[in-house]
This record gives sequence, C-alpha cells and structure tokens, in this order.
Amino acid sequence: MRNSKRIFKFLLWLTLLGGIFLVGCADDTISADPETDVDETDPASDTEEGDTLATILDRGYVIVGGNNQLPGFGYLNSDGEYEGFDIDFGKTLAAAIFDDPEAIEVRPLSAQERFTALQTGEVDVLIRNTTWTLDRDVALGTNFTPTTFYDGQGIMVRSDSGITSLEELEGARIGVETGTTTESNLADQFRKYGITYEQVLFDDSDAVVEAYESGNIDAWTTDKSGLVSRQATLANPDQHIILEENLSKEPLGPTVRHGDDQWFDIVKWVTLATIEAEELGITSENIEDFLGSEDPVVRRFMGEEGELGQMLGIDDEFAIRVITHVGNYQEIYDRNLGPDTIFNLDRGLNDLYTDGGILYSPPFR
Ligand SMILES: N[C@@H](CCC(=O)N[C@@H](CS)C(=O)NCC(=O)O)C(=O)O
Repeated sequence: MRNSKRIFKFLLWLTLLGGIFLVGCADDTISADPETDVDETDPASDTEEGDTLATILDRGYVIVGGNNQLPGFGYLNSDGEYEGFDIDFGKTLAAAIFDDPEAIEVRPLSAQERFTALQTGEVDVLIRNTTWTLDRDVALGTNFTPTTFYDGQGIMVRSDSGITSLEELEGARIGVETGTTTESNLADQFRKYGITYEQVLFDDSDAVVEAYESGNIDAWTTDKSGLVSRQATLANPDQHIILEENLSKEPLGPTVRHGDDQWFDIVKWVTLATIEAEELGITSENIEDFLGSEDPVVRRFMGEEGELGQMLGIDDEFAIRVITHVGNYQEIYDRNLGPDTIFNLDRGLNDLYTDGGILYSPPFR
C-alpha cells in the first residue's frame, strides 16, 4: 500500500475516534505508527495516475486549497474575490487547462486543515504558504512542485524596544502559532544560541497579532512573508521591524498528493512556465511578438513545435494561455508583492539566477 494511503487511513481513524489531527501549521509529524488500523474503503485515498485531471475536466474547474488571512499571498479583497500571489498560481492551472484563469474555486484552509483536505481529495492542489519539508514530502504523502517563494522564518519586534538581533531577545515573551515548525524552528535556534525566552502559544495568526499589538507579547514569529504581509495591516507599520536573522529555510510552493504523477507534472510545468517566460522575456504584454519566432526554444515553449502540452495531457499552447491570462513570474510577483504594492518586497532569492536569485526553469523540451 502506498504511504499516502496509509497516512490518510490513519488520519481518518483518528477522526473516527474523535481524536485530533496530528497535522499542524507546520509540525505535522505523524507521531504514531501509520500502519495502525486502516479503513480500506475510502476512495479518496486511491488517487491513481490521471485521476485528478480527469476529475477537473469533468468538473469544469480546479479546486485550490488556499489561505484567506495573508494579504499579498491569499486573501479576500474588498470585492469578495480571492487575490494574491498564491491565488495567481492557482489561476495559472485554470488558464493552462481551460484557457480561463477564473475556472478555479479557492477553498480557504487553516494550517491544521490543509494536508487533510489535500489527502481526502477535497482540493486538487494546495497553494498556501506551505513549506516543503522531508516529513511532509514523505510521511504526509504529498509531492512538492517547484518552489514559488523562497522564504525564511523571521521575528517581528516593536522598533522602540531597541531590539535588533536574536541575542537581545533574552527573556522576551515570543508569540507563535501552536503545533507549527515555526515553533520548533524557534526552539532550535534559541537552543543553539543559548537564549532563554518565554514561548506564548496561539491557535491562529490573528490571535498572535492581536496579542502583539496590545503589548501582551514582546515579539512574534512566522515566515518572513507572513510577517511582511501582516505588518502592512498593523495600525502603525513603521513602528515595527523584522529582525535581519533567518531562523530557517521555508521554501513555499504548490503541493499535490502522491499517486498521480500526471497531475504532479502538470502543476510542476505550469508553475515553471511562469519562470521560463521571465527568462525568455515573454510577458502578457508582448507575447504576441513571440508568435512565429525563429528561436526553437521559444517555438517549443509556445507550442509551435513539439508536443509538450500533449505529453502532459493538456493543450500544446498551455504556456501561451498561462502567460496571456496570468503573466510571467515577474508580473505575478510585482502585481501582488512588488514596488507598487504596500509590501514592496525585494525579490531577493526569488529573482532569476541571472539576476542574483535562485529561480531557474529546467528546459522546456
Ligand atoms: N510555511 C509554514 C507556515 C505556514 C502557515 O500556515 N503560517 C500560518 C502562520 S504560522 C498562517 O498562514 N496562518 C494563517 C491561518 O492561521 O489561517 C508552514 O508551511 O508550516
């Protein structure tokens, strides 16, 4: 039996017992034997090659597990529509498959719910500030597609605290979401540097931010993208700073369940198409100029040569659809996080490898 199947059965078994899920915001280690009593009848754990695309085509839209608490990445805008960097990557899939970026339904998921929703087939893909770790990749039965946002865990403090480094947090009360790797990373780093601190646990990020704003804690920690996102919505954003230090590596990207390599490949190559387009200088604005190009690399990317889309089970023009409707990586980044947004987030590692970052697409051939 596949691992994903075993894990799903185990989670189901826990639920039936009225137990709590052991998947947390990040610390989702399965702490008991996944071989434990399993239910052989659940269909959702039997995802097979090709199932996901067939289901999506039949349904007519893609179901994306997302976030609704993270401005810039995934949130409901004032028109009641989901918007953000992660949401746009969901739209790239709808564009590639249906030539319609709006053919998605976003299901907002808490940190605790997200992996179960993926395993049970409630969502086709999880695109929600989710970190790629070995434990999740293997024991939770998920496959991580290319990282769309290289992040690291950070700490926010009030500027008037005078604190500028980890060492100066000695004795501080630090807020963190319960059951997360955020929590374990914090413990790891402070142990490494011999800093003592008081950990204050919260159930969700709204509660942490509330406690921080009201002065009940001295600092709070999560992915730096999360800190930047929430800082922008604080009453006085410039009265807070994010410390330079990174407590961890947090590569965030779309995730699919084990068992359907075709779908894994589709999500992988649709995501990569945004990066390849940026490398080739193709944008939603200028894509028509590249039609009929004599460059074989461009021709293959645009589906004018070869059968790359067909190999994936989708249209050969999938990359054209993605770039036309949603844009290349830079357009997606700038629209949601760039200089014209309240976040004005430097691309850093998320720049192309040719511009000092680490983004790089394998060849489209
Ligand atoms: N990248 C980390 C953290 C992701 C995460 O879920 N962050 C929390 C803050 S720790 C969040 O987005 N919370 C919003 C919510 O509670 O809905 C992970 O994959 O575990």
